[in-house]
Amino acid sequence: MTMTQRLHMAKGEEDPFVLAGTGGVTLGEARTNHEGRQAILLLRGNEDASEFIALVATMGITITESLHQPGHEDPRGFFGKGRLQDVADELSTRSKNHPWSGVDLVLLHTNATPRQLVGVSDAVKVEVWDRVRLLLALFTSHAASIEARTQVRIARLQSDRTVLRELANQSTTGERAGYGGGGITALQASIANINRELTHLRKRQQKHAGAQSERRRQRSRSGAMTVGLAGYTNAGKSSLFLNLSGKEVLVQDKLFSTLETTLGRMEASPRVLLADTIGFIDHLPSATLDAFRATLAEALEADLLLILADVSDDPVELERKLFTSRQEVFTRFYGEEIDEEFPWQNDASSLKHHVMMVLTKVDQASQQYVEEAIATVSALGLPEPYIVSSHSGEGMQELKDAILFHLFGPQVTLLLLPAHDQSPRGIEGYVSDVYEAGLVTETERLDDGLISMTVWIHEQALARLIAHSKGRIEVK
Ligand SMILES: Nc1nc2c(ncn2[C@@H]2O[C@H](COP(=O)(O)OP(=O)(O)OP(=O)(O)O)[C@@H](O)[C@H]2O)c(=O)[nH]1
Ligand SMILES: [Mg+2]
Repeated sequence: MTMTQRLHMAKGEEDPFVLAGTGGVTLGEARTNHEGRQAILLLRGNEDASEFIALVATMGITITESLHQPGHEDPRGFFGKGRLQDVADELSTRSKNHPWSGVDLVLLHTNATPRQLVGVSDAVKVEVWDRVRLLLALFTSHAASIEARTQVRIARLQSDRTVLRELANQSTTGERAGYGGGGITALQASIANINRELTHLRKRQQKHAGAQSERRRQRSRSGAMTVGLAGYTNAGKSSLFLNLSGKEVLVQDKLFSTLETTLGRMEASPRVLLADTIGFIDHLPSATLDAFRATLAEALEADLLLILADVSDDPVELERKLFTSRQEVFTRFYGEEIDEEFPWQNDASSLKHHVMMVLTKVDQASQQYVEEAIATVSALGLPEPYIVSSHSGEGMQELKDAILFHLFGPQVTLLLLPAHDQSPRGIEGYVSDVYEAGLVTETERLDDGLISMTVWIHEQALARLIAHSKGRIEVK
């Protein structure tokens, strides 16, 4: 049973743990499937709501009506008092035939303050979500692994706690009448419960992150290189991952289909690992995104990071999403906001070294969009992009080569010498050593029993290979 159900059932009862007065603000473990629900959307000013509407659609929720009020948000009720009351009256008096008859959700197109959430839900008496709650609900319904569920739960509890604190505050100051001392005690008890659960979940998460980072260290000691995929949600990360690794991951035309990190090996390059992970989105409060830090670390702390953007997006959208991606990557690498001037433009040892830019879905983009995107990438100080399609395969070979070049430097051609008296081991043994140490792209048998092999290989692995070859392998 969800907390909301408990709330609704327990209304009017004398249960000290009932969060009386939370109205329709969902708290705690909410339902995971919102498919088929109907909502009304409240909008202020001239803000573009298309991304918000796409998020709602991703969840299978229908927006029955969008209500727009010009001007700035009201700090108490988001809408002005009179207009909010009109909405509330309409909701409470609606008949069976009313277009809103199926509505059980009010959406606010904003990252609302706890005060606004409480204010609106007190008035409308149905569930209220702002942008953050919408995202949390979406994350909850897409969270498949324990790791993802833990992350999402932490983010939800943090968010719930702000609402409870607001209610406690309103009760203490007398702004909220009717629940007396019992109300405030119950609220405080609930806050204490949340704190306890948060402590427990954070410990679990830290343990997981510790194990994860230990695995990363082990992988890198064993000579494996990791390539991380980052980018705005729906940029095509999982599709590129699938194309490069052949490993099945969830690919959906949905926002945030991926919430946790999947590792896979790059096809034909067992030493190159790929990390697919959660996407970025604008205006996600940093406390919420922090819950996903461990997941992101897997991709961001890679030897090479690919930043993806969908080149078939409208150029203005593309720029916004790239800006956000750049900001997120930078903040997470350096722990600070970026200026227009990138350190990586001056400092070869810093970020630019590890970042490649990839424009995806070129199969469905016009030439004009591609050109505009290239200009935007350059204006944002990002490295020159590779332009690919995971579907048609266009540009993929160039991208693969570029990834390997980034990781290993230029390809090396090796000459393997046939067996002789001092060194009788068969040449095939050395061929397999080369396969072990690097990624072979070409093998040619020469006339005099020599074998020439072209290979991507890490400097250290090459040095080891030569040192152990008893003079039978040479760099051409
Ligand atoms: N036409 C075309 N569509 C693509 C391409 N790559 C991805 N898509 C589509 O774009 C949508 C999103 O792709 P995903 O790979 O799931 O994107 P993602 O970045 O992993 O998204 P999230 O995990 O939700 O953040 C899916 O419908 C894909 O089929 C491409 O190269 N061409
Ligand atoms: Mg994905």
